[in-house]
Amino acid sequence: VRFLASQRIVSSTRQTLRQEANLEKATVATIPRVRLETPAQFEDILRTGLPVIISNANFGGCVQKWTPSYMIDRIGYNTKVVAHECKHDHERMDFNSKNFRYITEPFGKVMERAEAGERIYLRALSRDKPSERPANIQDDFSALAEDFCLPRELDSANRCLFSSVLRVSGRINMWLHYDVMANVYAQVAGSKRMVLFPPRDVEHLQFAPGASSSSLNVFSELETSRMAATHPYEAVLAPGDMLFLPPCWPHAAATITDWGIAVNVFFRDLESGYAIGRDVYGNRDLAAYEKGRLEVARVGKSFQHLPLETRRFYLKRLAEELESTAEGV
Ligand code: AKG
Repeated sequence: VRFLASQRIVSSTRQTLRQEANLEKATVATIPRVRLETPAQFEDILRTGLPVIISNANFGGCVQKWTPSYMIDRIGYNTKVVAHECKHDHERMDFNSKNFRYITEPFGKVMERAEAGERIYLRALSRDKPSERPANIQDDFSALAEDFCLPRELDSANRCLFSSVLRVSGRINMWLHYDVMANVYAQVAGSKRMVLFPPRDVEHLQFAPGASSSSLNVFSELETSRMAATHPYEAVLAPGDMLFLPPCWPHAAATITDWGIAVNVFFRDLESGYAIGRDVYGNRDLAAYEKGRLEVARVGKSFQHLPLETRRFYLKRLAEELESTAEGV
């Protein structure tokens, strides 16, 4: 009887602990705002590798000038662009299930639809060779380019410029993904909420092997205990804000206002070898990762003839050994 009673106590304690655990949610840190006065300060930001909002960034006259009618006037109503259009009124695009389609429409129409808060998103591509070249606002939208420039404090990064991307969004959220290149996101009009995770959280964010996009809806999941193990950071961007996004920080974006305009600028890494071959979006994984995945498949195959438990045992041991090499052990 005493044994049964103690078992009941153990199981009710476990239940209480579970209930308490269910109340836990991840604590969301606010990304700090900094004022940038010198190039050396930006070098420090790069070295520190943490996200910050540069709140006094001077990125040209775009913040004052870029109204929808001005942009349509400069780019031309009928200039064709390719945009994402979400199916079935979903509020979030999901790259993996492809709940959106790509549409080719006049820029003026995309802008009007975005302004009306439709589920539409333009991520500009190179006008010249969209599947080969990264976007560059100077070449692709030269009539707007004079209104956008990187603050002079970012000169050293500017020398490693990879792409500059015009973005127009309606009332639509961007899926969780990571970029392999460091970038700055300049909010020109409207407001956005961005949630970022440090690279060490990747194991909790449901990225399929080899994929840089995840289907996890972080905005709803963060309200639950299911993401309690993560370390999210949040930024609420207003016009004139410039967010620094370090490389390999998974992030998702949600619109606060019905529509918004941004330009984001990607920088090539200064030293390390990046992707093998073509990389239009600046988020192709490192060559070493792509090669490593082939090695993983080869090693996995060499254990195939063994019983399941033995396979698990040794592959787990190898996985631990591999992970320990990250710390230089
Ligand atoms: C990015 O620049 O990588 C983004 O995630 C953009 C998100 C957005 O514009 O909503």
